Amino acid sequence: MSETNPAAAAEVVAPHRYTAAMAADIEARWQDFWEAQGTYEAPNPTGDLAGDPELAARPKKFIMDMFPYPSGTGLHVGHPLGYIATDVFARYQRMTGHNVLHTLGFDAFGLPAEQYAVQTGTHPRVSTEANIANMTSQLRALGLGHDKRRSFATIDPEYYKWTQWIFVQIFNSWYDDEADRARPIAELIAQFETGERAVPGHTRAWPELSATERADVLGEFRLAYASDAPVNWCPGLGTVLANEEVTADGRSERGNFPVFKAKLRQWNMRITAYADRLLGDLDGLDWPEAIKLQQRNWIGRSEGARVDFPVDGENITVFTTRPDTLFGATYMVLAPEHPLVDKFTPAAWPEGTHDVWTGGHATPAEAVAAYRAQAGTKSDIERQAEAKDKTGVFTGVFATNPVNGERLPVFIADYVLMGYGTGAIMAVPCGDQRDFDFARAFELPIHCIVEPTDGRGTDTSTWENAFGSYDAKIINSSNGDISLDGLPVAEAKARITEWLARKGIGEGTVNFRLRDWLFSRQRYWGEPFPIVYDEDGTAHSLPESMLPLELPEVEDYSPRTFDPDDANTSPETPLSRNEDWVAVTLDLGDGRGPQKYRRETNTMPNWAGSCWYELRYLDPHNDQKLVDPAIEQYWMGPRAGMPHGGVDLYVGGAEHAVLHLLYARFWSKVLFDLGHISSPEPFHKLFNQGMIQAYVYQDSRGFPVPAAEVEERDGAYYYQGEKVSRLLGKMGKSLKNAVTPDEICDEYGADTLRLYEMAMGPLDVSRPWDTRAVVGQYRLLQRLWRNVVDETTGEVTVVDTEPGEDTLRALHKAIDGVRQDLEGLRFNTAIAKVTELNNYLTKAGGAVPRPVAESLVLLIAPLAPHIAEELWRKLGRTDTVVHQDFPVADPAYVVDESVTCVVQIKGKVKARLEVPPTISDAELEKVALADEKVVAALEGAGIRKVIVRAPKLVNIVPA
Ligand code: ANZ
Repeated sequence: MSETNPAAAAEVVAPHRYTAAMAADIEARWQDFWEAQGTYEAPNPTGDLAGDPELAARPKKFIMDMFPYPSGTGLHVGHPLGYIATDVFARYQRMTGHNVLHTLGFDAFGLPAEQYAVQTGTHPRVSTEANIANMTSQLRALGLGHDKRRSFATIDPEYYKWTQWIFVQIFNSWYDDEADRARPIAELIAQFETGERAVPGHTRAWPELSATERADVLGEFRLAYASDAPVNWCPGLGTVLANEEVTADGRSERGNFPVFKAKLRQWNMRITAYADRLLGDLDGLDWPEAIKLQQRNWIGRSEGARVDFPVDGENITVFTTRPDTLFGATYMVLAPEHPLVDKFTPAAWPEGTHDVWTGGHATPAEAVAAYRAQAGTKSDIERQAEAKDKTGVFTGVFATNPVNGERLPVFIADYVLMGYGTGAIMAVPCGDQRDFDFARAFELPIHCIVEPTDGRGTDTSTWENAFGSYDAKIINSSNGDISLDGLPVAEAKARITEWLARKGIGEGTVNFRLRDWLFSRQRYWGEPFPIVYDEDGTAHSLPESMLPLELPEVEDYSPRTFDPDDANTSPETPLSRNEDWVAVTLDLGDGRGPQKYRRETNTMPNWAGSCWYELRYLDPHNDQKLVDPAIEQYWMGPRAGMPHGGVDLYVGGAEHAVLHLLYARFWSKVLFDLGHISSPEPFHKLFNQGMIQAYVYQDSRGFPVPAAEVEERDGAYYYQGEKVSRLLGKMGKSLKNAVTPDEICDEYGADTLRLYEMAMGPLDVSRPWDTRAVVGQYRLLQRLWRNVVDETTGEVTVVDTEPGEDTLRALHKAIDGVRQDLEGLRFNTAIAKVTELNNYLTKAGGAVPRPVAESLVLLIAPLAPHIAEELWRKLGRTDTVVHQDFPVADPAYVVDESVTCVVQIKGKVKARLEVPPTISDAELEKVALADEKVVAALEGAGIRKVIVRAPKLVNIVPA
């Protein structure tokens, strides 16, 4: 160790100084003690709370972190930021009379372990469990107060038994729109049986339908259902890819293989049934507005109308948010995949076909086929890009505008998406920029139906872009029956929607951007579906007695690959290669007796395990239920200020704004509807912590060099003598700038690390790591130690005297401030206040009065629990500091002894100053003239006269 290491130097100086070695000893000892004592174990209510006065007196607090994926590289100092914050908060809540549930599990299914398995042959469970063990010991060293009895990993069969069980519940339920909630599918079947509900798509009664027909009908209702969804199929990799994994030219990001749109049978979750409730319930949640907004946008509610446009005895139904622009429609567009396209497409181009509409093809069929092939390679994101050069072809048919009988040519174009609205639009080039661009490219008319308010006039041939404004008035929009002319948009929308409905041409409707959730993955390392198929191909769920359905052992974890150019192949999942496991004879207990089945061989996506883990923390060892209802009600149930119930505080990264948080909300609502839980929302309060960033040092070629070996000289940075550049980035192994908590704990102790991470800045702000600054918090702990313990003798130095007035004032102000800060998750300012008090005591000199020392120890206990526990013992206390009452401020000592002084210039108030009531005229004049606002207001003018009436008034007369 070098001379500059304060810890090493200190050890020589005084035998009882707080050093890294002492911290290591203290920390290990108390961690063992806490574990042995079960200090952090939160009791569950047993039966009625009224019969448990001890628990009834302590309100509950459920504090949670987004649980980690146990990666092979372990933790760097950026990872525990949120865990330390929730720990400090949880400790504070324990000390203010709460029954606190705080634990941490592992989100342990996922791709990295599977890829590692493919490369090395190590079973993903083996590597994952090793990673969990490593992370657990790293986290333990930080002194996190977790209830260890409640921890689990999502890969534990006792856990995923219930993930599978929930899937079965979702599969066996449907959404009753009238009741606006999910109900068991058995109740729907009963309605079909009694004839209370007509069987959709059939004229025969329910008992007359075959088993397959019934299964198909129910599939249209189930909240988990299999469907043929178009997906990105990459034969060269043997797997289906997410949109994000496909490049702009339709190839795989990894390996550069062709990607085809293929229809594959996939499981979906009918999350769209919950769109309205997922939107509405956001209002009752205490979440950052930015996250709520992202969820609202993702759900994407649009109010508009559906309108039918007749074509050759068929109807094209469009979704529009602007039915008031119907008179401005000049053509129509279908998504290339729209099923009606096949029905139209005449043999030859009809009268009135423009040359530019045909794309140079001899027949509509040829044009459509060619265009579809081209559109198939683009992702939805590219198709939505606001590119000016719109493409498309004419289908060869004309539709009729129902408001004015105009003939509208029908095109297919990729800017209309099949997955949104009805997959068809009426194009209004005067009001919509995409339609405007398309109309210009294809020489289509542009009717002016709004009065431009920007002076461009109504001659659209002179326009350079569409005109869109909700404030403009509608023009040129009337037939003999209805007129929108002169109306503002909102009124015109209402009037035309009512007219369309009356005429039976359309109706007002709400459309959502939200899509159902694609739930299958062609992977090994995930939860197997609790689903088997009978010989007719009908899916059946496994009864609870057959859960968990454990993952079978397989020889090979990798997907099978095919000829990269052969689109007519389909994925072979790792589970499907295990015929013994796939083909089974089972008695599902449904009265059909033993039958032959084949198991589903996809696995669930790695979102599944995190959709409900908060519930399992409550009752982790229950093998009868996913959670006992009374226990769930106690920890999660709705109460005053929390209308939908949920976790009291959930801390994690803002990157989970949508998917995880939306999926978890959805599962909660289904379980709530089915009566399994009392809380329709999982997380009442959400907080997003910032990121810990780190400097990245790069050599002249742009490669990162090891940050720890970079030297600074005169503001420049050098690595092995070569100058390197510095920028701020992420922390991680690949950027060679990772700092591990283990290193910092060795050098200073966990309490210092905890304080440093919390002191770096407000919790929600990103901040750069600076190893050299950590020592500041180490010194604080050393000064704290010195205020209680003699460094030479190790004896406690506090005295049993009454503190003086000034000391009481400093103490109670600190208590008051720290309380407010901890309550508001402002840990950095809480530390500043503790530091201030500690410095005050150091400066005051002499022995610290016992009550002050005790309060100081309690104030820092949530932040630096090990040293606090040690000092607490040294002060002669025998009970753990963890369950002490947090100090309460005496208001008499908190009121600030200052008065507000008004500073005027020429009789006008320019500033207000907080000054001591005893300030002298001369002192007050000095303070006033130095004040920033006063200096600014004087603008350099000289001063003629200053009138001072201390402590309340200063009047300045400029020269
Ligand atoms: C006529 C119109 C006139 C429209 C106008 C807009 C402006 P939001 O608000 O996002 O819901 N649209 C409908 N379905 C579409 C699809 N599958 N692919 C691409 N575009 C589609 O957008 C709804 C509007 O987007 C609809 O209203 C429709 O264009 C278009 F001055 O109809 B509008």
